[in-house]
Amino acid sequence: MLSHHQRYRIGKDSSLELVLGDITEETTDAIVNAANSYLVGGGGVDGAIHRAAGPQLLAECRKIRDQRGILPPGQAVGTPGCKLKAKFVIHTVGPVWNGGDKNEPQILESCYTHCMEEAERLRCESISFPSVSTGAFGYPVKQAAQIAMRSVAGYLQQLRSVRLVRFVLFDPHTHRIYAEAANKLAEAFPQYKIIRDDAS
Ligand code: AR6
Repeated sequence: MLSHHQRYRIGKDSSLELVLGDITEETTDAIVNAANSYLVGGGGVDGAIHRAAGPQLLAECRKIRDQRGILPPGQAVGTPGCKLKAKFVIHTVGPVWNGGDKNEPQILESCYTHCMEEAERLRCESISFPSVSTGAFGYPVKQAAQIAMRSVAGYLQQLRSVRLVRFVLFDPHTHRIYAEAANKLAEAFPQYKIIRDDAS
């Protein structure tokens, strides 16, 4: 049986982890919210994060919307974590799956890189992601997992502050698909210097 925690070393001093769990309980400096463009909360992980963070999070989101308008797909913006253990919530809007030829892969990749850029700007050392777009937005998990792993592994080594990226996957199926994508990436792209670092 697949262990519920995979750890990989990337390059000299970065780590990638995959765990099965609830992102609202994460202790990383930042957690990522799979939000909508209006930043008004919603179902899925968005609803769970707003419930756990308390009403102040919605007030923070409203401030941002009033200042800069709606958040387009592929962009990311940080707010305080309010009642969460994480110091920040980084909100990103994934692509809605529409067959795959409407720039969905590029938009999804841009979600991951912009979130990491925002975490870097906020001087975070660690950030947790959910599986962006694979719930209500309908992105096929296998394709989304490949993009997530490649974007993170490719970008992590260019950052100074962010050293740990953790994926917190909510169900065993999604977790297994992400673990397979990470193992494949490690084999196929030696230039990313991804080394499996756990005993399982
Ligand atoms: N921790 C980690 N992952 C979770 C959690 C949790 N507590 N809860 C759900 N997931 P979704 P999307 C997983 O639908 O597809 C919202 O209404 C879930 O099982 O949350 O990007 C927003 O407001 C799935 O694997 O996000 C938007 O309108 C993954 O998170 C829209 O849904 C993403 O599913 C965004 O849709």
